[in-house]
Amino acid sequence: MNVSRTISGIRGDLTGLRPKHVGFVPTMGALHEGHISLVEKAIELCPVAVVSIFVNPTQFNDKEDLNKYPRTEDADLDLLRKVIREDDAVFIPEVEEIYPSEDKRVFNFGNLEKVMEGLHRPGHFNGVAQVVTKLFDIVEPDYAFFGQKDFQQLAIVKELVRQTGSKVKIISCPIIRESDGLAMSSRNRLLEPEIRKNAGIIFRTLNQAAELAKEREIPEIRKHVERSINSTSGFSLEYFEIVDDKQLLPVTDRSQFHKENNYFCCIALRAGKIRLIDNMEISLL
Ligand code: PAJ
Repeated sequence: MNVSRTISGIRGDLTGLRPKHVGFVPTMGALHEGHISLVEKAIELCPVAVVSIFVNPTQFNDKEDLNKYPRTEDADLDLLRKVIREDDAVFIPEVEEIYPSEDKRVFNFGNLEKVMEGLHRPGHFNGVAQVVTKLFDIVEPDYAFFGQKDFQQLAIVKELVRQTGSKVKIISCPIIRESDGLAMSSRNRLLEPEIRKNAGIIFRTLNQAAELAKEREIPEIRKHVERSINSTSGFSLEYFEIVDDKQLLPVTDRSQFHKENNYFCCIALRAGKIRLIDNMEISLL
């Protein structure tokens, strides 16, 4: 396993391996089975896999969130060692390596960034776009793997690739969950034990919402979700939306459902002091 901390290091590692296809999994570390599922997919599809571990400061709109973001490099490398092959590489740059000077680029994702996470975390997706374009320039992958856990990020990254004319193919990977349905997340390890015990409510509520969406009106579904989350001690709902997966337009009335689109229930909430997001597809049939 090659571990590089510099751009020239990772470029050097990869030069000797091309033209083999390179699959890239960008992460912020504190790795869990969700991340590993992406790495396994990259290994399955590509002769060379690169995993980056970089807590990107420009995508944190909340300084405290950035400061307390878990950093577990040794454990991350132990997990990766179990799955990755000799030619695969891990890239762990310092902030100065990626941002030798301030990145002033401003991206425009139109409606995609005006809803949900874009609305509630101003600047977040601009930061994601800054780091993803930089990492793509460094790694020059043929494929890049992203989780459906970050539903809106996936739509933004696909749009970014379209706008920049990048040749990278984006592969979306399903959400990996704990046994009580809680979507795996690096932030889960920050949950207080009492909160963690009740966190299965998120998956149960999403299941109920996706089921209700087959016949009930949107305000009724929203009310159910609000009641379910807010009545759980320590939990409070930030937003709940039903959106399509292309334009992310919030559905406000059932008549807006179209058979040819895919719709998702998306949720953001506070679980104690920790902010979590999750989503679930609705099968309208
Ligand atoms: P991070 O939160 O570390 O997630 C890295 C990748 O793992 C993302 O594509 C995310 O969607 C995926 N992932 C996280 N939890 C998952 C789960 N339970 N099941 C499946 N996939 C999961 O997302 C980021 O980092 C950053 O924004 C990044 C893209 C690296 C840019 O800084």
